[in-house]
Amino acid sequence: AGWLRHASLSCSHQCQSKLPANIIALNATESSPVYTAGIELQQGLKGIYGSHVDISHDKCQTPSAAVIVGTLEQYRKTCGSLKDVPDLDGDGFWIDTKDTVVHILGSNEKGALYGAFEYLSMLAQGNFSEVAYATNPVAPIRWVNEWDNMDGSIERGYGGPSIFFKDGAIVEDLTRVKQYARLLASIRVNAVVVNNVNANATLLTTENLEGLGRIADVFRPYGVQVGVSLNYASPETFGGLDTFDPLDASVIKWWTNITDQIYEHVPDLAGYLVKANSEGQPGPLTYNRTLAEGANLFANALQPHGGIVMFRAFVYDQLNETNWTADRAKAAVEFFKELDGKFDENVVVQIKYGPIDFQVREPVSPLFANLFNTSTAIELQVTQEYLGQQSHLVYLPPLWKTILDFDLRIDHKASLTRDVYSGKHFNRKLGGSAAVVNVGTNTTWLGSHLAMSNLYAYGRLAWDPTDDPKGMLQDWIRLTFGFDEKVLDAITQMSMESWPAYENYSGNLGIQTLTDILYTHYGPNPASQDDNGWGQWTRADRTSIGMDRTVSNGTGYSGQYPDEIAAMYEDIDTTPDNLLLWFHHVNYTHQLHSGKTVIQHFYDAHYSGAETAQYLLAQWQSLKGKIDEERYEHVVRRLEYQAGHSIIWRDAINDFYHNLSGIPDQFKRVGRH
Ligand code: GCW
Repeated sequence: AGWLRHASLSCSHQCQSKLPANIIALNATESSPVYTAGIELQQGLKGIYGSHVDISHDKCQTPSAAVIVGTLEQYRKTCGSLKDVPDLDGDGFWIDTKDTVVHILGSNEKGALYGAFEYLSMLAQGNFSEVAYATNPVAPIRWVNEWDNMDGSIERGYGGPSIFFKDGAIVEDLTRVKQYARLLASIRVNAVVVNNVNANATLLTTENLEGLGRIADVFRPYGVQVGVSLNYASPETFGGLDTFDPLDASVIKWWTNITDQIYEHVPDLAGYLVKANSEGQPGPLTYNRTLAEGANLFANALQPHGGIVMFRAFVYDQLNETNWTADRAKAAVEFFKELDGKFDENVVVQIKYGPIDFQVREPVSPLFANLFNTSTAIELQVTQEYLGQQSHLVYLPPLWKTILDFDLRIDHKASLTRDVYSGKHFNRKLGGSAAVVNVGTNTTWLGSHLAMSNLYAYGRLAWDPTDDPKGMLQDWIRLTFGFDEKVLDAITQMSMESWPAYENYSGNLGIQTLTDILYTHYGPNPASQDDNGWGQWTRADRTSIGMDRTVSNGTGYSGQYPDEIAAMYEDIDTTPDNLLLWFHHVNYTHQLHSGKTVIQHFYDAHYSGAETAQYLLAQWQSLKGKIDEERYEHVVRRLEYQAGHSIIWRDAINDFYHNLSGIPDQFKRVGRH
């Protein structure tokens, strides 16, 4: 159920008087989102008020209180005109609870369903205020990606095996898929890519395409379209051709044909997601074709069907650390800048928020400021790959906001990242967000109850990136745990402290998450960052640490930003402390703006982060008796573990740099064990 518990309210008179006696859903077709909205309203009202409310479809007058849900067009047809409805666009909706008849009208059916969920969310939070407003999404692309493999495992998934696949096929029982569809629709996510970007071509067998059709049938009534990841070499490895050259006529024909077949099973497929020439994945570069030619191959095949290609910018090569100017952070701009304007209209370049890889803190990817004639989407990660893998509480929106709200100063003009990928800044139709979620069959979905706030808030931010992290969190808490003030305060405080705490003990000052980067991406391993080709280097030695990414003396990465931002990062004095080691190589004794030395900051931050982790546990324990046993205990176990693991993090990192630098901790804590 996640946040869709619709738990019963001990209902006062005020609350009962608001109970609609009828639900009117203006579409009687069972697979339509408006029909679904009727059912959701019925079930939600039942949960919240404990009473049964009838649904009808074809009339619009009722003698008593009612809720009407449908599109504006359906409403005008059945009920006549309506005054005062402001402009709606995209999947937007209008909600008016001021009358005895509640109106929920979408610009399309999806919008109507979103409005129904909005109404239920208000009621479930005990909010009976009278409101009338319209809301529209900032961008049309509000997707989630699942890195599910055909065998049922999930790459970087921490909530158990796949809800979609098992043993090379699509599972028979899609009950969980339906539950997931509800969750996604309630946060206004409109598409889901169901298989791993490290894609397996066996998804394309006839049997599996039928299975994909079944999955799409389950998502459709919720307004969620299905998309698939493709393996670039499929024409050769799966289709039996002797090439996968994107300009080869037989390859073009093969993809056109496969695309047509997919659309036979999924007539409303959202499109393709493609990871090419990255981390061993095949791609067009093998044939000396550009990444744009590679993407346009799919764009052409999808175009007649209305589908889009999400083409990932996560392309980089292994590098040699002895080269002072080698820098993986530069890769995306190096690969994509020159291709600006060469992508077809239905291609969207999907860009991870930072230039490396979902680190605890990164500057915004400079690629957003280098594509003027290309649609883009931002890629976020709800699954906490480098951020504790759901064994640590890390509420992510504050991290995401450092990226979304960043002003790139393109052409010396205000250019917030969120306005770039939404399409607003460069006036592009397509754009938006994608989040890697990786839900599994675990009843908690993600492996931890508290981690679900990240999925909830992701959807809200995809709709409106100006939404407030704390406000979204508190809505989620009320929906998930009820509205006891103590519960609300404790979980709010814990969550808001969690990312700073994790940053403190896992990788502060912009050094990245000092985790094992070779295999697990879990637990402390600062030594694993360097002396390999992955390019997530710290360049730590006995006296100094950090990546010099300046133009004057380093890799030149800072020069990939527009002038004002480049100048800020080029100069050590104007680089914020929290990204110091991302941009500069300094002595451990270098003094921060805060007045501390780098090494003392490391020591202190790790102590303070681990201390907060102890406190997270204590705060949760103060809620015993206020939360059902099952969830209480599950979360206790997670937080106990985190409290212990944060100390392991603290000591491992502090000892490592203490041994390396030989510089004592001013407070004599480090190096005693
Ligand atoms: O960071 C890496 C992950 C890989 C992932 C890759 C990507 C799906 O460790 O597991 O592959 O990013 O985003 O493509």
